[in-house]
Amino acid sequence: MMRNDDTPITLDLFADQAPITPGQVEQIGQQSFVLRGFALPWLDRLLPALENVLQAAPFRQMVTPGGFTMSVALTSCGVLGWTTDRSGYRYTADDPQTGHPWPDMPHVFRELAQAAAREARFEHFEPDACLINRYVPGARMSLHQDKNERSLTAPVVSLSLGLPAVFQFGGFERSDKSQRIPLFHGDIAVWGGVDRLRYHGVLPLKPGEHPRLGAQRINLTFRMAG
Ligand code: MD6
Ligand code: FE
Repeated sequence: MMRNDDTPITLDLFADQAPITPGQVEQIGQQSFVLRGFALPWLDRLLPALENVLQAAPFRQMVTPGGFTMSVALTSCGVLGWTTDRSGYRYTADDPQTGHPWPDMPHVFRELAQAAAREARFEHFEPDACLINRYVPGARMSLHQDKNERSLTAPVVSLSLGLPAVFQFGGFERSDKSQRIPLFHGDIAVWGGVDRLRYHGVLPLKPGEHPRLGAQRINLTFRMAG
């Protein structure tokens, strides 16, 4: 499946739905939105900044408190970064791998995250943490709630880059039925307020080759963690 950046696209799974157009806003919950292609005009500035962050704090695979190695590789930038190990999930000011502070959040990251939050009607979004996830084909994120942040109503702003993925957006119990939402290169999902604690996850990434990012999906999530 291929697309160039401004033609409508469909995922096989969604072949019976209307094609998706950049600029489209989809409401997926009371206070949850997918902003189609919102980041595309920012990427010439954002991708080089991402490269710099990844040089200072490379992706690494982390272990959950239950002892499983995550299929998704992670890193962070900003005042706080998210980590997990045998002793639990938490935010830290230092990268445990280097003992140094996480790289600064590039200005372009923060500006984009704030613009997206505003578009989804969340004002005063001041992200202090950006968690960066890397999916290779087969990698997945099982259903979870994001609840390690101090404010649990401030939104999470989530940018998708590279290969498309199927996002699961559920309810407040793990067993609630979830919607399946395709996320493409340049899409931003924003949710907060009453929806902030909804379960969500990502189905195993399908193989493919993205023209700009290759055989991977990178997801950036911005939060007010501290
Ligand atoms: C992902 N995202 O899209 C995984 N969490 O790769 C998340 O777990 C997530 O996208 C909270 C808010 C937005 C997200
Ligand atoms: Fe999450």
